Amino acid sequence: MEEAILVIPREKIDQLDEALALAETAGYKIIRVYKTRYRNRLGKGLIYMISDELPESVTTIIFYGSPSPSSIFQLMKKSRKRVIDRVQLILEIFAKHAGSREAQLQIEAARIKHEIPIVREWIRRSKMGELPGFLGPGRYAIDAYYRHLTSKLARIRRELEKQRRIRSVRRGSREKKGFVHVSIVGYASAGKTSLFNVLTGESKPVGREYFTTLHTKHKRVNYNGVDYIFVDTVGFIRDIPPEIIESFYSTLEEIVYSDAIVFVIDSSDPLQIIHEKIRSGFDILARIGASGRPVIIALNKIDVAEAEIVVKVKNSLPQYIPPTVPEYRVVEISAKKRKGIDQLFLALTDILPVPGRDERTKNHSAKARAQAPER
Ligand SMILES: Nc1nc2c(ncn2[C@@H]2O[C@H](COP(=O)(O)OP(=O)(O)OP(=O)(O)O)[C@@H](O)[C@H]2O)c(=O)[nH]1
Ligand SMILES: [Mg+2]
Repeated sequence: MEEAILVIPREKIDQLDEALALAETAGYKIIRVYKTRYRNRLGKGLIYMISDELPESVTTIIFYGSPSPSSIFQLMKKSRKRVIDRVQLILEIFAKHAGSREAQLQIEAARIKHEIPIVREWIRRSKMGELPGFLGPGRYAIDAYYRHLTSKLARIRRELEKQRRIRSVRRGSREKKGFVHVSIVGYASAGKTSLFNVLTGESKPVGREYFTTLHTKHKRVNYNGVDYIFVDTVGFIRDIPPEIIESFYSTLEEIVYSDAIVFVIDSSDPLQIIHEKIRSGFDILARIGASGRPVIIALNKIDVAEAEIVVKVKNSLPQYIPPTVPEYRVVEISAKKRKGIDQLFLALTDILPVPGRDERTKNHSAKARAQAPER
């Protein structure tokens, strides 16, 4: 593991656990943590302090926020180390695990888009004769690097366009097979994999840390004569800048194929956080092109949730469901204790359209309901 230090803005201190978990997943061992007063820059004093105390063995400084290009530059110049921010950290994790060619390309595109303003700052500084020596032979190299980045981005965009066409052909053939695709989505550690395991009889790893699941997984199960494909997905995380959100969630491209979505909520979270996650969760679904699907809101961890909060969440739900969602149901479940799974299946058969047909499945779902065995 590479050694790194973490700089975290004071206002994000409640996300320290998340920061450490993400750093570890990306392959960094954090040997020191500094707090900074500002969200997007570092005071001079802190830059000097970090640089003076920096062990040789450290390769990277992670600024867990959105530092301006100029503060990245200053920190790099003084410390002579690689400096990355939160988005780059997350992209590094996803780059390691991107499954498809398309996902790899989208992540690469996001990295370049994110890097371009920083390289522009280098160019600006180099024109002022202010360039850290370790950045290579100097200004011309940076100009060349910049041109390399922009032409690479153009190449990736063309390739992505090609991949997109292939994908739409592939999707067409899948739809014909008549399986009911159900994606299980939600924030990190909501209990998606726990639910997936209960629904499919699998035993995929679950855990308290973030990104326990780094690949989408499918499993076919037949329930009541219906062939389902359940898809376990990678957890959403907070504060992803809108301009890279699409690329970032390319790892979630499977969701686009779904006939229905199970949105898993950790109902042991504080009310405000639950609301925030529901809202931004739907936002993410819309951005990856998966709105317009019927949704089950699965209020998970009901065994440890406060009853009062659950009631409040249920009452306020209508205002959080976007108008693009044709149909939704709410179920209270505990994936861990296997509670509410029956109700979840019932809700599912209730909202699903018949595969291959547009109309709703009133008869079909009534039949499924009547046949549903007690679990
Ligand atoms: N008390 C309680 N804990 C649960 C329940 N469901 C899941 N958990 C716990 O929540 C943690 C996260 O569960 P996972 O199933 O790994 O969550 P995930 O959403 O797949 O997480 P990522 O893959 O990291 O995004 C684990 O420690 C689970 O044991 C539940 O119903 N009740
Ligand atoms: Mg998981």
